[in-house]
Amino acid sequence: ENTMEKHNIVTCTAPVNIAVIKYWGKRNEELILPINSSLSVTLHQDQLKTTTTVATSRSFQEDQIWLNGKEEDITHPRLQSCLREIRRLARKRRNDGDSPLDPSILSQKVHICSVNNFPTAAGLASSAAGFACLVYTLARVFGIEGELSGIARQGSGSACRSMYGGFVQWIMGQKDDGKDSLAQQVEPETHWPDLRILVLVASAEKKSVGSTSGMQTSVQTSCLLMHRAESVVPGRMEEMIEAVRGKNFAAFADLTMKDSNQFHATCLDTYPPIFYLNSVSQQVINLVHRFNRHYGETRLAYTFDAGPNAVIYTLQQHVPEFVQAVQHFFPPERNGGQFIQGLPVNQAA
Ligand code: 2P0
Repeated sequence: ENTMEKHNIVTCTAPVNIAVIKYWGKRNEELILPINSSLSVTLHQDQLKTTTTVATSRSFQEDQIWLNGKEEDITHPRLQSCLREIRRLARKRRNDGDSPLDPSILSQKVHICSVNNFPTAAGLASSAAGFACLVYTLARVFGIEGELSGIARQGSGSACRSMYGGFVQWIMGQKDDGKDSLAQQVEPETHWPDLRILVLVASAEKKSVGSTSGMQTSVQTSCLLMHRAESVVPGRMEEMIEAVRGKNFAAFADLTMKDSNQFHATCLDTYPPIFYLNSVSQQVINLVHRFNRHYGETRLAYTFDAGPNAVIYTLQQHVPEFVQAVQHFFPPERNGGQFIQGLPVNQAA
């Protein structure tokens, strides 16, 4: 299909990822270089995802982008970083003489359409799936292969982890130019077929403090954050990788909960403090610990990002009991707006 008329429209999808060792804080704002490594699980392709279509044409007058049907500002610096880096790689490939594409595509403008199949405002990692999908789709249009997580990272830090399926680490790297700050697959999506993710939506409202500005304030004001980045996360990354490799759910779950709690503790240690959890989040935390205590083993883990919605990790065989417990403690009559979604992850093909 590498003829010039056919090859200039591509549609791809990218799923959301949910971190179990959290990214919070940058050492370089422009390149999006983090102060600690992180680790996440990428959801299945047909769950929470972004779908992006990119077209190029000689008749397009300028680059343009539409998000969920509404035109957005293409001059946004992070969008520009991604477009610039992709075009730079495409030009390099053409100059090296190994591009299969019509070279005139490099002088054409792009039109980008991106839609999420989940509420963008609910704070469910929309920028991660969004920028991962944008970069991957642009790369296909411009005939680029290979390592792309370094470009997705420049759109949104967490986006670099959605470039791979399964269990993914974002290695913080040491270099000032960011060339070694990349995502890497730890285990593929087939590794742990029984693992499940459930999303409990406590509020679909837009979050109070955005991640980008929240982590800036944390870096400037929280000494707990620096302690975490330097003295806690490096050891946790090793333990988490070992728990994932050995499919040790109790170890995986305990680390996940502790890391979520420490992330929210650094938010509280930020000055002025940032509150992402609400009273429903706290009730979910208590429910999970009571549930685990009742069964005498760790069967559930909660984790919370920059908002009050709980993400629960569990194994397939425990989903029915957990859903029952949620329905018992959060009856629909009492909590009108809430709903619960069960999401299989890492489904074996
Ligand atoms: C994470 N979060 O590891 C952490 C946990 C939120 C809490 O990555 O400024 O949207 O675009 O790099 O990636 C959210 O941060 O921030 C995030 P930018 P991003 O998933």
